[in-house]
Amino acid sequence: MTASLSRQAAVVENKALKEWVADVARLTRPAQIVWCDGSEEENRRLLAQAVSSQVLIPLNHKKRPGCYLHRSHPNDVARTEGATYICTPTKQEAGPTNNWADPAQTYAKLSKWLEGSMAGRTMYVVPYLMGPVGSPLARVGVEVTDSLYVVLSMRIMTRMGAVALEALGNSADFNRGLHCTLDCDPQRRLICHFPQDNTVWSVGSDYGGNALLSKKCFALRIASYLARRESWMAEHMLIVGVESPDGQVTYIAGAFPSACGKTNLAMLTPPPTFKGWKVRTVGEDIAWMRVGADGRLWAINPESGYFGVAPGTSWRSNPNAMKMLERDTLFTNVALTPDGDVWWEGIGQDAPEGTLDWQGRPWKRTSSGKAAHPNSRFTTPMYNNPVLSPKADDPEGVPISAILFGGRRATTVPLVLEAFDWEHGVYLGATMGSETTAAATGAVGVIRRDPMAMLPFCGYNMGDYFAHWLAMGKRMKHPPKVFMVNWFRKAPDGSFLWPGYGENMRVLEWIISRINGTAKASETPVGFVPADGALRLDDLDIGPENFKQAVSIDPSDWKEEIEEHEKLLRRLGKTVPQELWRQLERLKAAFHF
Ligand code: SAT
Ligand code: MN
Repeated sequence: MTASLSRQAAVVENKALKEWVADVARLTRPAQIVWCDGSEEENRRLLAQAVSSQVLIPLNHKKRPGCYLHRSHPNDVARTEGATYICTPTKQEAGPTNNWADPAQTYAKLSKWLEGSMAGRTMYVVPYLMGPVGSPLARVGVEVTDSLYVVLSMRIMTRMGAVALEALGNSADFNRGLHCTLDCDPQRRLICHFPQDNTVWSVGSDYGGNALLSKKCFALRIASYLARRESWMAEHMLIVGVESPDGQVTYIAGAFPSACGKTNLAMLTPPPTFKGWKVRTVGEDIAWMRVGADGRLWAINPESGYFGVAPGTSWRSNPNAMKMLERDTLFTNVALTPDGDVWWEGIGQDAPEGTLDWQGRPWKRTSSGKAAHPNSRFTTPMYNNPVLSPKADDPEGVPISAILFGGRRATTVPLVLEAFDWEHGVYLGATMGSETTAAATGAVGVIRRDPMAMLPFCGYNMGDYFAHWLAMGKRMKHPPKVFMVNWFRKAPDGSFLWPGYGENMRVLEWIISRINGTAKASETPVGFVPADGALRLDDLDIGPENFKQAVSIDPSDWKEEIEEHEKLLRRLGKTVPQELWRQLERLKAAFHF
């Protein structure tokens, strides 16, 4: 090996890790290997390098200390689901919702692309820990990358460096992530998962969900596979603690597709009429959950940073996020104001004269395109969050009392709906649909079925995944109650029926009262909805008519909806558990379809 090992490598004792890194270096032939230790000193050094190599643009450090702007390649702005593969020995294991490729052939193909790909460049070795130190759910990953942007992002998103090596000890049980930017050519972009090997190879993209291998690749696709094997759950879910005025804290997990408001819900500010209520964030994107000795479901957030959507974030929609973004944040593909600050659509004020768009071009209000890319992002440490839960670093995690499933639906799905039981809840999650967003490349606003918001993230056969959910329900003495929510329902004139954001607190309160057995509900064929007057609407500028519409169940809409459910279950094929077919039949019968 021609590469020089840095000082830290000499103290890395783990044989399996050293051998694997040497193998990768033999293939990619970097000029230099840097083992990241996660220290402050290292961060300062890497930030300075990123600025001098124009990977990062420093922002106005008086206004936003420690903040930087990154502009991605214009063709590399979102997850590329078409280039994402699950490489299991058989296609059946990956199932009909995933792209599949043969593992041996894929390793061979990518090895050709990777041969000498880091020549003249630095290869960074990034050990990271997913989950609080000492958690029974915590896992180690190591990402090898040639991208400084990825290293600096991983430092925010994970517990990175020495802490991870310590947790790993001499074990060979770590996720092996190999990332190489290549030339950022969409024709040579592939994100490949090898669940049986606990391995990810990602090439040709520096975008978060494609390149921060801790996130969707390990913590969801690979982890979902491991979780089934080991009887736990890896889900695309936020985790919040909601504290009532009497001090009782109820923990809720919520699965929503990308760019459907998970970060906002996780950091919600209750409206003034909810005096004494507090919402605290445990996580805002991913939950790892296990059954505790008490028969409840316990959840941790495996990450330590947030990779959130910037557009629409404002002092009105999410004041806690605005405070969180004041320091130590990497912004990607937002607009740059002449005084070195950031701007995006929906930030709450007009862009000043002289603003540059996300590609660095002069931008005017009259310009045809957006100033910030619709999927522009912030990467910020969770410790910046002013409403971070004191339990966010607790190795035990938090006990979950409710699971929410939510999509973006202009019609059909009511503001809130409570499942009859766990099995019915699994059906609601399995069949949920949502309009597509800018978080993935492709058309925006098209309804697609996105089971448990895991369509792009489930690392194995979707029918087997449903069976795993049903099996987990049986393992719990006290399973969480399951709810469906929809903040996005519209009136015939196209306006939203529900104000959303902080006002969603009203829905959370009803959910908590249902858990405590104190709120009234009406039964419908699809589940329980709030009884008249059961959901607080005081101080809210919404007419009773609008609210009625927001919670209404229209049989003709549901006829179509159920047809879509049936199409989905058919498409998923023979692994779909009989229980879900039974739920479908029950639903049809309840409507007399
Ligand atoms: O880019 S990510 O995949 O991390 C964000 C998302 O789409 O949920
Ligand atoms: Mn997500």
